Amino acid sequence: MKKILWLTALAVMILTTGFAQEYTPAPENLEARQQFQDNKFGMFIHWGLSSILGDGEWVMNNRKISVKDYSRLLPAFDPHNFDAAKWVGAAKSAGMKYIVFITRHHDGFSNWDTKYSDWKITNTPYGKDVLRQLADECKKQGIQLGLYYSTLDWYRDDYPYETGRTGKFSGRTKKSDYDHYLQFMKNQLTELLTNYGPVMSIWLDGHWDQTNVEGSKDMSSRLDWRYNELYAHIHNLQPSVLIGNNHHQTPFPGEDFQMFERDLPGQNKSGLSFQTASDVLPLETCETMNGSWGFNITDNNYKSTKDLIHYLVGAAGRNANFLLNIGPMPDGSVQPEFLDTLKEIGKWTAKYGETVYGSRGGVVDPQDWGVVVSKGKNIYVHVFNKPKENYIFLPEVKEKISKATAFDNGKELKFRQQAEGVFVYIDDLPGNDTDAIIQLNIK
Ligand code: FHN
Repeated sequence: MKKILWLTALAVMILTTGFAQEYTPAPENLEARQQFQDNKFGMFIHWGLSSILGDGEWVMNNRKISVKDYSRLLPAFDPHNFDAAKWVGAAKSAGMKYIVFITRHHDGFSNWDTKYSDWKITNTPYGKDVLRQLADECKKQGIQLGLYYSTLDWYRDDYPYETGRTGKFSGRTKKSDYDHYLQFMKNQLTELLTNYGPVMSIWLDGHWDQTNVEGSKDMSSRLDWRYNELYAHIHNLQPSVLIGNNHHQTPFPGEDFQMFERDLPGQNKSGLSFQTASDVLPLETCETMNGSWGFNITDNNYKSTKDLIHYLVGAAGRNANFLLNIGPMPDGSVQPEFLDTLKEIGKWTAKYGETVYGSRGGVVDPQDWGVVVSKGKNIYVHVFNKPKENYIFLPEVKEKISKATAFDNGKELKFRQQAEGVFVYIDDLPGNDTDAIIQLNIK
């Protein structure tokens, strides 16, 4: 009898809280992780009605705009030039295998026809559900779809803004109510995960709003987000969906990949990446094409094609995917500077992509001259900067190498393998301004 009571209590607890201590990823989730790692390259799309102001997606917070004043943007948002085929096509021709679209950023605006808020794209003069169009187009073009979802909200007053670091000028006075807000997030996530087909990833962002600044000794959260419940809710709806949370910390239980922002795993140029890279979960790093996520009309600080290719390959060498961001304009089109660079990257991926897609990093630590990845019976050595010496040295290669060739012209290169590693002689390696690739065959 006691046992039955105990089991009933446990079942009630699991049903009511969605709380299951241990997270065991479903087989389809583990499979999706492999596919995700094979994909290597994706497009991040930061966009919403904040783009009207041309000052990035943080404009509401940075310019201290209250909810009341910010709401004036709703009747002004009319992205009449939005064309899902063009966005998805730009990603595809760059060699990207997925997109991650902002469904709702910190300003709380929903880019789909949600039942749970009036602060949404279908209440603008444009009136159409952009997520629906993107999801359909992704399916058509064979691109996977990931959804960014902000857990932080500068607009709603049920979000616990009182303890948040940001959103202080919104003019909210009503007491927050996390139970209510959590239910709202669950409702919206139910829509996202039932009405738009298979979703590759749910990309959460905002946890850091409730902690001290990154790098502080105490990084505990002032809010109990009840992630167990939220994550279980997501996984129940689509077990294969990969949950990532941009909390800038070591992954929490229930997460399926770890992300980095503006840093390759192991770096911390951004001041956000104090966390160490997981050696269990897939990794992803995101970066902007200029310096901004959302459309910024004066940001002409564009990264070069070469730098972005190095970022992609550098990420692969560290076993991570690269999520490259665009911030489309308020009319729904993508600025030519981004499109031109994406086209150039596409030329590179068409020729050299096979040395990156499906590969795994971490074979050899990143070196001054470049990085190394492995793929089946091949190792690809990516030389960004030719060293002064006439060889490159790959420390600690365990596999027996049978042949070394220059990827550009198939010419055989001399090599010597010994206990400490492999020396590949590069006298005959043709120069390549971006990345001279050497293919090593494993016996
Ligand atoms: O605040 C956001 C920011 O706007 C952007 O979405 C980036 C993308 O990684 N994440 C947050 C900051 O960590």
